[in-house]
Amino acid sequence: MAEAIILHDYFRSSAAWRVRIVLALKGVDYVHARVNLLEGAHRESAYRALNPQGIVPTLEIDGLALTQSLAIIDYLDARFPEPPMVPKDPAARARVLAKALVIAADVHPINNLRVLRYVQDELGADAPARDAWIAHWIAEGFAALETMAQADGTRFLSGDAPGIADACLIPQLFNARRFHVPVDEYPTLLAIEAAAMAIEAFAATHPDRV
Ligand SMILES: N[C@@H](CCC(=O)N[C@@H](CS)C(=O)NCC(=O)O)C(=O)O
Repeated sequence: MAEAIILHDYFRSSAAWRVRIVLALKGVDYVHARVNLLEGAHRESAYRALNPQGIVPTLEIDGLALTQSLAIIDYLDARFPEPPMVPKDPAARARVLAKALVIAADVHPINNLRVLRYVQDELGADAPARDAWIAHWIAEGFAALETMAQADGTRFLSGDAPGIADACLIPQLFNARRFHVPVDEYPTLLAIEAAAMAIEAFAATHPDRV
C-alpha cells in the first residue's frame, strides 16, 4: 500500500496554503500534520529533522521530505501533471513564474513571522513601525503585480486557468487583509481573487476552513 502523503502545515501559513491549493487543484489526497508556529513547534528538533530551515510547509511524499513551497509545487506538477501549474510555452512560463516570484521571493519572505520578530525584538520597531514595514513591501509587490496582470489580461494570474502564480497571490491577499493593508487599488488582482475563490480548491483550503 502506498504511504500517505503528509503535509506539515499551519492553517494561517500562506506558504502552506499555496501547497494546499495545488494539492486540491490536482485532486491529490493527503493528511495534515499540524505545526503550531505560535507555540514554536517548527523549531523543535523532530520537525527540523524533516525541514532544516524550521519553517512550514514540508510535504512527505514518495519517501521524501520536500521543503520550500515552490519546489514542492514543482514536484507535484511533475508527479501529477494535470492540471498543469505552469504553461508549457517558454515565454508564458517565464512570465507566470515571474509573477509567482514577485510574491514568493520578494514580498512574503520579508514579512514572515521570524523576520517580523527580528524587526521588533532585535531592531526595536514598535507595532506601528512593524505594520508600516509589512504594508510597504506588500504594496510594492502588489503594485507591480497589478501592472503585470493588467498587461497580460488573463482570467487568472497564471493564464486562463489557475496555477502557481494564483496559488501565491490568493494567500498573500489574505495576509494583506490580516495586517489591514488596503487592497482596493488593485482591481485586477481582486477580480482574479474572485475568480479563484469561486473554485473549490481555493475556497476549501482557506485558513478558516482547514
Ligand atoms: N520560502 C518558504 C517560506 C516558508 C515560510 O516562511 N513559512 C512561514 C509560514 S508562512 C514559517 O514557517 N514561518 C515560521 C517563522 O518565521 O518562524 C516557502 O515558500 O516554503
